[in-house]
Amino acid sequence: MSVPKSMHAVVAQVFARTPVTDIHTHLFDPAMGSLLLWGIDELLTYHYLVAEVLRARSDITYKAFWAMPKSAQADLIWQELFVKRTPVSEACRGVLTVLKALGLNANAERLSDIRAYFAAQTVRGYVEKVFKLAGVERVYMTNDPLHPAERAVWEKGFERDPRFLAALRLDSALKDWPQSVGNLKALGYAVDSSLSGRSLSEVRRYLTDWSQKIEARYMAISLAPDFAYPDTTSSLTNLMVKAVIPVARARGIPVALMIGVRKAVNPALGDAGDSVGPSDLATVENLARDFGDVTFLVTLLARENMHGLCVAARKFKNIVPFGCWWFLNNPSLIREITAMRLEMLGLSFIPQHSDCRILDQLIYKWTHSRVIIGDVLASKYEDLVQVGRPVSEADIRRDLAALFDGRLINQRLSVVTAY
Ligand code: RAT
Ligand code: ZN
Repeated sequence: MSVPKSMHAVVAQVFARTPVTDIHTHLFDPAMGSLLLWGIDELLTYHYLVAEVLRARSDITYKAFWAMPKSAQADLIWQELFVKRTPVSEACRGVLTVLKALGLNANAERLSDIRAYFAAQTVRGYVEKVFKLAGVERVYMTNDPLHPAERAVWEKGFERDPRFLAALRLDSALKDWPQSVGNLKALGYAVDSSLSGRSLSEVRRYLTDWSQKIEARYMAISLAPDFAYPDTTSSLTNLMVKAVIPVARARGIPVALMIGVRKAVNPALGDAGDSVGPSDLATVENLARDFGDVTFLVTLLARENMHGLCVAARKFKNIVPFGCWWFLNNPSLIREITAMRLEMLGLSFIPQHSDCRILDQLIYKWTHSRVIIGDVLASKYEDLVQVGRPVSEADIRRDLAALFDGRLINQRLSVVTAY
């Protein structure tokens, strides 16, 4: 007699076959050339691991580390974090998950065989392999027209891979206003530092032109914990309210707010030098209330903001919490955050994004997340079965599709304007 499968096993099986839409990555369409990072040296020099190696080898100065060629940095990280020490951190384990999925030796003393494997791949073939192993159907890029190399590719034009969707990233254009004024002017937008005259309409023109050009499915910005709305004294708040939100509304696309990052607390660490701080959920609620016809995709960096975000989303249907961002993308925290969201929001949120900077990471970020999120969901189903609500395989399939096919990005809001 066959033993009935446990709920956990059924969910894992269905989840493994559920294609995922990854709504925030730093990956690029393979046609964009060297912007798309992949391979062992990139994997090992991921900024999460840079921070770890410089803790393990505190005798190496930041400057000396950055002066090393990338392959030497990768060798150092491999030796220090994987050979001389047991690679228990989540970022280390991720590299091992990738190597295992590719059938490579994760216990190698040196990287030569692993490098040889990658040298034999073509980028197109490797994209196919990674998407398949990760169970990912499509990814959203992070697109910045003020990045010269990226802009050049868009301006030249290329045949789009429909699996790589665009998201217009606003940080470099708007965040440290007026720092970007020169760059926007150089592109033909008549903006000035004090946001007077035509400035705001010119920023709107920039956002509209580039959203159109890249077919942006949403606009995104990362924000410091102290970003506030309303705040008539802040250029950034002004830009969000008078430029970003009107363009989002006109184009019918969401705005992604990624709040809670304190940039460059240790500038010597480069991308690894950012930190975290708690933010005030009132800002998100105020925006959602005053701009009820715009969807706000919201991810917050501070663990202590996770509960407040669920509450805010219960108050406003145009707030869509997404992902366990960056320092929260660790098994223990994903477990806690996912359970809380299911308990407070049902299925109306986007549980995870990968934030991959390197193509290969899709394999580990999604393998790891599937295990935890599947587990949490299965426990919730078990609780339902306990109270007499059976949960079928078809239910599970439908629920996982709702959580992971990215549909909430395109949700239509029917707005009540009068309270
Ligand atoms: O997680 C990361 O790699 C961070 O450096 C950032 O990319 C962050 O996710 C962001 O999009 O600002
Ligand atoms: Zn990111």
